[in-house]
Amino acid sequence: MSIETLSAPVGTALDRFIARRQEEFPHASGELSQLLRDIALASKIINREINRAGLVGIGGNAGQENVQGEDQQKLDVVADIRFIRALRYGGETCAILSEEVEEPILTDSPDGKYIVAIDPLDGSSNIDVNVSIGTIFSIFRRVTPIGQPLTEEDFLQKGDDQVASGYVLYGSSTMMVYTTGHGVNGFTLAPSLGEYFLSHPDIQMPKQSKYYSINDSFHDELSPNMVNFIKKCRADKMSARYIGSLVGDFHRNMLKGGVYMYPATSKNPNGKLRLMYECSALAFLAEQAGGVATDGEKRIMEVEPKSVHQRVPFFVGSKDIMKDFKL
Ligand code: AHM
Ligand code: MG
Repeated sequence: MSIETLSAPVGTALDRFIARRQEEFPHASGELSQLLRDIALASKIINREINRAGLVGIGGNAGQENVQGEDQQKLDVVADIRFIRALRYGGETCAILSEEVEEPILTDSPDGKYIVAIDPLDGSSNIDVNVSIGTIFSIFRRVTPIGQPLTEEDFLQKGDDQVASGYVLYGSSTMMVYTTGHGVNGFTLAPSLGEYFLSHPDIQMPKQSKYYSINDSFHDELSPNMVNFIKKCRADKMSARYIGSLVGDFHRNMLKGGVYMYPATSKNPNGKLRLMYECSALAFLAEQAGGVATDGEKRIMEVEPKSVHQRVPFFVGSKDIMKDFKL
């Protein structure tokens, strides 16, 4: 059992859990704890917006494209604003890298210790059709000493440099799942109380994989190795499941065992998913839960980012099935 769960039984409120964790590290200053609380609070606000989206007509397209050239949905914009607001004035974060914004955002706390990379609302094509969506975040310590201006070195950090990562899944219930490198814990939001409670302590990916997840329309352009891998998944009687909402697909596979694949395609020659605020965060969680995440050549956690919005092929799953994966 991980350190994170030693002192916290199921049902522990997230705030208390974070506080207890901090007590176990006598030199911790409390800033990371506060940052995690800020993220949790922003996610509750977004959860509220998502729940009433259908009612007040804020689902749908905002009529502009984000920096990736994709349609920006209104809720993406709302989520982006909420997270930036929560992090900007918190004091712990000196810069934010957001999927929705081209350049790093410098906050009002130039002396903040942390840099947060975030996809405020992932799976946005699912918003209008009432399917699960999510928020993904990575937290890095700044590299440049406090007092000096931030540089590329601060922004372009690899997965192994993360101090924490996690996601919020807005699904049939809303969950926040995170790691600080001592196991993975999941918290479920009790909507009537407005509080997250520990529901999934010390998550471990099951050894036996139940599901394989890939956009089937890529089949004709897959490498022979990947075609064989998928044949093996089928022969092993694994079920195909693909929501097209990364957090939902990842969460299901992490709890039930499985593999998620987003390869390079003719449309997206470097893959579609973003290294810094999608893949690294989930790779950290997967590894902490006993799984494997690779770009086909190396661990995702080792890939050195060359730009904030860099894309990578992404293959993540349970250890046993990933042994057979070859690009
Ligand atoms: P987004 O960041 O624009 O929401 O796109 C990311 C999403 C992931 O959630 C999902 O796994 C993937 O795109 C699905 O892509 P595709 O429709 O090409 O299969
Ligand atoms: Mg995304």
